[in-house]
Amino acid sequence: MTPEAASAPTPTRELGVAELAVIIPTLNEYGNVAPLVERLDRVLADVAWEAIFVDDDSTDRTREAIYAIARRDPRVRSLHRIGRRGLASACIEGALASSAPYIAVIDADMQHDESLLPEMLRTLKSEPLDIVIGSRYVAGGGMGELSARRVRISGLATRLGRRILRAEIADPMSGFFMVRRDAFDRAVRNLSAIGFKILMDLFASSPEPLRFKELAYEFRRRAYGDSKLDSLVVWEYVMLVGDKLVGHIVPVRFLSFALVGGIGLVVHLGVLGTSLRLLGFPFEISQAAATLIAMVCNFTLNNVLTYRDLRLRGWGFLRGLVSFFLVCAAGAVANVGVGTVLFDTLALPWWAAGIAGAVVGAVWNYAVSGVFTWRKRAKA
Ligand SMILES: Nc1nc2c(ncn2[C@@H]2O[C@H](COP(=O)(O)OP(=O)(O)O)[C@@H](O)[C@H]2O)c(=O)[nH]1
Ligand SMILES: [Mg+2]
Repeated sequence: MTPEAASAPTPTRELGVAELAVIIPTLNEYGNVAPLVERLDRVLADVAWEAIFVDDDSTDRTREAIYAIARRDPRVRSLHRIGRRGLASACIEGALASSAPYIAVIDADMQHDESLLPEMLRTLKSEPLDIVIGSRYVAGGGMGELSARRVRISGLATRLGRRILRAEIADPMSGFFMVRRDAFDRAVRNLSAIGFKILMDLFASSPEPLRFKELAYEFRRRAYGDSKLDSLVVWEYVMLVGDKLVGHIVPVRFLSFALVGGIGLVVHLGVLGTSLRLLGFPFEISQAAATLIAMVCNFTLNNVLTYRDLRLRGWGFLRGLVSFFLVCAAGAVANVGVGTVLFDTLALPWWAAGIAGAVVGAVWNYAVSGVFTWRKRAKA
């Protein structure tokens, strides 16, 4: 036993030391905060627990609801993130804000069955396991009243997830689980922290296979408010899978940026052809219009897909658009400059010089727009 472990006090409620941290990501969950804490208090009566709400700058009164409880109950804490989005990163940062040896992740909306938490903890403490998963797909579990479309998408993602993880997890898409801190700590530096699927990320990021067990529960109806999921969750899942597969070679954001660039090229040629052939405008005007439209298109797509977590809105969108224009203009100069040097001076074939220039331009655009256009803001 290490000296630290020997001198560490056993978690006791008298000292207010938590054995179990319950991490609750929130985004506009005002009405769910108090009822959830009440339920935790009831089902975890025999456990030294703490709850950490990780709120991504909700615009309803979610934080007021959290503070109202936290000011009289030291077991409840709030972690307020500004200018950030993402369920997975919220859960990770919540876990990092605690030192409890057991970490549970549960949604705020009561869709996960909190009465399973004591059994999860007992199981994790008494069996040689790293993680216990609340599962909708083992006997006794269920999808509740989730719409047929959501059930279909979830089923597809689940099958893909199992294949990627090469682990026979019935419900790798579950957002309800409890993990030992040591297992979490071993994986934390490799986590992608993209999108919604934190459990899958943990499995894929752990240096050794996680020893797991699934406990059944029935997915319930959301208590208050609306789902934050939209169709882009599928895209985020693709980004997570991409990051796990090739993220160690090239950043998945860059791949998304390059993909958007490819779409921009198609748009450019479409506008150029239409303007030139169908509308009969001269080349310079057609090319200028195509460049402008393709840039707006690229900016908008990158804003929604590549930088979804830092998405610009309102005036921020317009400011971002202008800065993206300037960045891309400089990128075009670099592109032409490098291409010309390679073609003229080094006598590379035209297509090789062209590709090299385009790659330099794309890397420039990606790197510089990441700093100036979609920079992490201190203000939302
Ligand atoms: N902090 C944070 N929480 C989020 C974010 N998106 C969703 N959540 C929370 O994550 C939980 C699950 O989200 P929900 O919309 O219910 O997903 P669904 O159950 O799959 O429809 C809820 O507690 C949400 O408030 C986010 O970007 N940041
Ligand atoms: Mg939900």
